[in-house]
Amino acid sequence: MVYFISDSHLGSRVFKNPYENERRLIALLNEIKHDATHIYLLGDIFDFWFEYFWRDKSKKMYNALIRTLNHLVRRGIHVHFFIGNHDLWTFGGLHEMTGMKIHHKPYTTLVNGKTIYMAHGDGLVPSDYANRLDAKMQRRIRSFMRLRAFFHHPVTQFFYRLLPPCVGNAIGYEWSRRSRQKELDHPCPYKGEENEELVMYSKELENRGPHHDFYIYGHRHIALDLQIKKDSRVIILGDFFKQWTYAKMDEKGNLELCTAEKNN
Ligand SMILES: [Mn+2]
Repeated sequence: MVYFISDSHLGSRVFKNPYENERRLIALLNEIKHDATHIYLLGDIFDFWFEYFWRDKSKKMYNALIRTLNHLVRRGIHVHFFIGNHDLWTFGGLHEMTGMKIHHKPYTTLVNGKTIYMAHGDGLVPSDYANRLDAKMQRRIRSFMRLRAFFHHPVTQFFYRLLPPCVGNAIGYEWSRRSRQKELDHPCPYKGEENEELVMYSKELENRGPHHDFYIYGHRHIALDLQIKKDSRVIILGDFFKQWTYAKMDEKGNLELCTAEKNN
C-alpha cells in the first residue's frame, strides 16, 4: 500500500486540543506500517518548523513523531516528506533525525504502475492565471508570491537562522496561528473545476504532457477526487486536524480517499 497524508499542522496554537492531531497521526502511522511500502507526507505536517543555527529545545515536543518516522524508515518503508508553506525551513535536520527523503520541489514518480505528480500545492497556478483575475485579486496573488519568494530566499533564511529559537518560534507560531484563525473565520470551500487553482494547474500540465495518472496535493484543506481526463485524476488530500482525511493506493494502483478512525 502507498499512503498520502498532509496538513496535520502539528503544534498549531489554534486547536482546542493541541495534541490530538499528533496522537492520531502517530496512531495512523503505526497502523499503516504493517502494509505500507511508501508513505508520502505532502506538506504542512508541522504548523511551524524552522531549523536554527542553535539547538532548539522546543523541538522535543515532536520527539514521539520523530521516533515513529525514524522507525518506519528503519523498517524499510520509503518515507517522503514534502515541505509545505509552514514547514519549509528544514536545512538537513529533519532528514538527519528521521531518515526521510525531503522534497523541496514537486516530484514525479512511478509507483504500483501509476505515474504520480506530487507537491504541497502552494504557489502552483496555471500560467495565464493572473490575467483572469480582477485587479484586487491580482494584487493579492502578487503579494503572496512576493512573500513566498522572501520566505524561500537563502539570505532571509540565513538571518532568521541566527535568531534565538525562542524568538524565532514565537514569531513563527504566531504567524501560523493567525493564518489558521483566518481560515477558521473565512473558510474557502472548493471553488469548482474552473476556478480551483490546483485543478487548473493540473489540467494545464496534463494537456502539455507528459501524462500523469494522478496529481496529488495538500494545502487547500479540502478533500477532492476529481477526474480531469479518462485516465487522470486530481486528488487534494483534505487535512489531518479537522477532516482527518488521507489517501491510499493498493498494489493494482487503485487509489481512494479515506477518513481516519476516530478512536485511533
Ligand atoms: Mn499549506
